[in-house]
Amino acid sequence: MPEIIRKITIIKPDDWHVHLRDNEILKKVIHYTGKFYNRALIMPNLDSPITNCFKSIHYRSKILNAMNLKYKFQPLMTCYLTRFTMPEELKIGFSKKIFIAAKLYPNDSTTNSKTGIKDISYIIRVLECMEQIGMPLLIHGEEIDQNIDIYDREAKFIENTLEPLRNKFPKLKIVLEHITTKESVEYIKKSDPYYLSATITPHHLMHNRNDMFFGGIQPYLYCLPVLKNKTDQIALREAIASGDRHFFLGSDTAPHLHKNKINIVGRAGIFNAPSSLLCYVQVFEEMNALKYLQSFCSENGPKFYNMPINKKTITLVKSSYRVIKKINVGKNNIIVPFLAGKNLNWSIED
Ligand code: OTD
Ligand code: ZN
Ligand code: ZN
Repeated sequence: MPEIIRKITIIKPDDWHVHLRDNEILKKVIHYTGKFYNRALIMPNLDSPITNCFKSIHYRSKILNAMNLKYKFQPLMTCYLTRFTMPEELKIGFSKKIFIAAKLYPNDSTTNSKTGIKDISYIIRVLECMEQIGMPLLIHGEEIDQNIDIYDREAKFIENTLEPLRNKFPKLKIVLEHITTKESVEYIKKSDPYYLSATITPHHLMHNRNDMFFGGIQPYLYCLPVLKNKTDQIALREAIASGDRHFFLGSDTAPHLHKNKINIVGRAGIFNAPSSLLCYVQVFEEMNALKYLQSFCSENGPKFYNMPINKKTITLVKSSYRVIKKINVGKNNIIVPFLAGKNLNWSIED
């Protein structure tokens, strides 16, 4: 009989992929990240993207101002790459720790990616510079050609874009963000984890595309890259359960107002910050792999980013936790979290 674990203490985790947004939404969502995580890597795809040091410093101070003392965390900033990004801007930003990494959004691949990159050849000088200074490149890895089936876009991206990119820049540190397929898992596993690693979200671990259409269309399971099939979901679960250091925690928590999620054209993104860590624990338990929870949540990420591992710890207990149903934003708006109103098996000890 496997031993039943009812309590587990791990080094406090970091979330290496977080969308905090701005203004009212920022103020409402920020403390959910602070409750569970010690550091968070903040994505730069605001309505007006964070494309230079000046904007990043300003955005970071807004984040710090919105923070609740009880739920403090360290925001680490990223730079949104456009065809106009100057290598010098990244050099200065990276050396002064204004930027920890830069983000490659293929043009029109996800929320606010209109000024993303149409063709990698536009940013060759930027990539050369990043390789030279050791600045990580974070990638939303999907081909954007509308002729490619949406379920194949990640696999095609690896073949058509990532593999040639890695051949050209073998010492460039890369994170393939929010991987969703079996092919991605296999591809990542073959690499040197110092140069290529991947984040995995709770929603891609807990769901597959059938769930997105279960009983009707489920806008709250719509995200990009879209959920893939059951075989892919199993491959992601096995990847984290194997304890492999290529994989680490990046929740991709991405809040949208309810009215925008259920609009005629609904926005992509899942706001999972209120439960992300508890979801991961549940999946590790289901996979009988709690012994690797700490490496995935708290060690593999800092190792990749050459940062110290956190000193604090967090204790998780096996007791039911009900996810909040909604968050009010202003007078008439709400945000509905991932698994709203549902019960999870784990909670954090206060
Ligand atoms: N995916 N939504 C968003 C970002 C992510 O690709 C992503 O990282 C968002 O709304 O910012 C989403 O579905
Ligand atoms: Zn993305
Ligand atoms: Zn994201």
